[in-house]
Amino acid sequence: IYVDEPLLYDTFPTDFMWAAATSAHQIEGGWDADGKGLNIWDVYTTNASVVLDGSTGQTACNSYYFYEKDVDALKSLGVSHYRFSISWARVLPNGIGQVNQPGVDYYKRLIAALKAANIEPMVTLYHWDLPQSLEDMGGWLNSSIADWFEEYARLCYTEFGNDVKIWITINEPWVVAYQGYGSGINAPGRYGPGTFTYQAGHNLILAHARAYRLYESEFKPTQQGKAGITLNINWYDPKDDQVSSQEAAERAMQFLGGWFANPIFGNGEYPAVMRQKVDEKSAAQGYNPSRLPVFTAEQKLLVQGSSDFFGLNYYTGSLTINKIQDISIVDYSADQDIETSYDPSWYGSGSSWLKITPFGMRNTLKWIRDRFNDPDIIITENGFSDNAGNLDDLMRVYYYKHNINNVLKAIKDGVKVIGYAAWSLMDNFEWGSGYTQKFGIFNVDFATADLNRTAKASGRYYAQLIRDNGFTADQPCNNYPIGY
Ligand code: PNW
Repeated sequence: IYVDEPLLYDTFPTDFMWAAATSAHQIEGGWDADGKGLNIWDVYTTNASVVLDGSTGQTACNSYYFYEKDVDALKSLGVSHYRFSISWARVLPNGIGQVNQPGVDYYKRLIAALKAANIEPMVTLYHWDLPQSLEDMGGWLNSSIADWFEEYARLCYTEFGNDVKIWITINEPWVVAYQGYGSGINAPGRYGPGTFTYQAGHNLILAHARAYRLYESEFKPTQQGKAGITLNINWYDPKDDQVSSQEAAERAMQFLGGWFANPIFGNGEYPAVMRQKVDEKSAAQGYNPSRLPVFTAEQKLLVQGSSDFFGLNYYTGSLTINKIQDISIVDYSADQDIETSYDPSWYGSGSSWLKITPFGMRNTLKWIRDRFNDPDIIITENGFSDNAGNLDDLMRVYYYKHNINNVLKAIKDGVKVIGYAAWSLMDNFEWGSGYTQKFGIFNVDFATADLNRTAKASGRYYAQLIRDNGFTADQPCNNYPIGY
């Protein structure tokens, strides 16, 4: 049973980065404006049945035209950084080759507006919106994508690198590999849960590493920034104190986070437990070689150590037990031999997968520190959904209060967390859930073409935390009755 822990009243390190986050396809709109090419989400969502409310990102928050409203919202929060992503097909309509200058100019205007407001850009190169022309050549299943991604990265470093000091190569390769090419619930909707999943994962790691090495060798010496990758890791708690449950929870953490973290931040290989499970099952199922690829010696050198910081997206947790799955199932999920559940005492959200488990934030941070050589960690996403979007969003205040307080506790435990980004700056196109699940700390008035942004109580609470660089007992919402 989850009981609120007392808040720790203390401050964050003085240079701590406070941010809010978005991604291009979820906010920009302008889907065919000024020469932008189509991406896989533009094409995938032409089938209305793949999105809960049949919606698309064609207009979204219209940030392609309304980015100044976003900058105003960021100013009122007092953030030091804004995490946004570049739409690959807006700057390279076919993914490679011809550059679309108006697309480049859009990001230059956005970055200039941020700089004028004293807000530093934290830029993601790939947040799930692959140019459709590249998908037509196999997308993340084609190993040439490392070359394509390097070309795109070079353009971005060249055009924007004088102003961008934090680069995130890829957002959540797990989601791209499993949900895009495995279960197929995200674009491009390919289905190969036990095969494509691992092939895409391998190519994502190699593409990331190529973009990192390019930055390291050709841009970092003059531009002096950092580049890294962002992984989504949720906390798997053992459901009971059986050894098999503890092992199952650790195995689940390794399949989710270790899959990418171990090659990049660890020993340069896939996690031993993943190697063992997938190799064994592959052999029993008649797959030779294993469904899980192997890094060549050369690839290992490229990949190992290819991140200046550990980008973490943390949202939620679950309970885990050991459960041997039927050997006939060829699926990344079944490969883990686990079963998960939620404690009924955990508060829910507007998303079935998202429960409020703030203790998991601290545990996940410590888990990363202990297994992956104590990296600098930037929490690049953390946030809460509801279905209303109302301004008096008391549950979201609760979520941020306890999750951010657990970040502070982890820092006091010695974890090197150097920044935090709230997901999301504003309500937006939540992928397969369309506009039905709202993560914003700003409401967007989707009923009018102005799409005005208005701070929710959570936005005002977050601004107060940033002003105080931490927690005090007299902040509204920290003591009862709730002050807003
Ligand atoms: C993130 N999980 O994805 C994405 O980076 C955002 O674009 C998205 O809007 C946000 O979460 C909210 O969904 C996630 O399985 C994908 O726990 C999967 C999970 C969490 C976050």
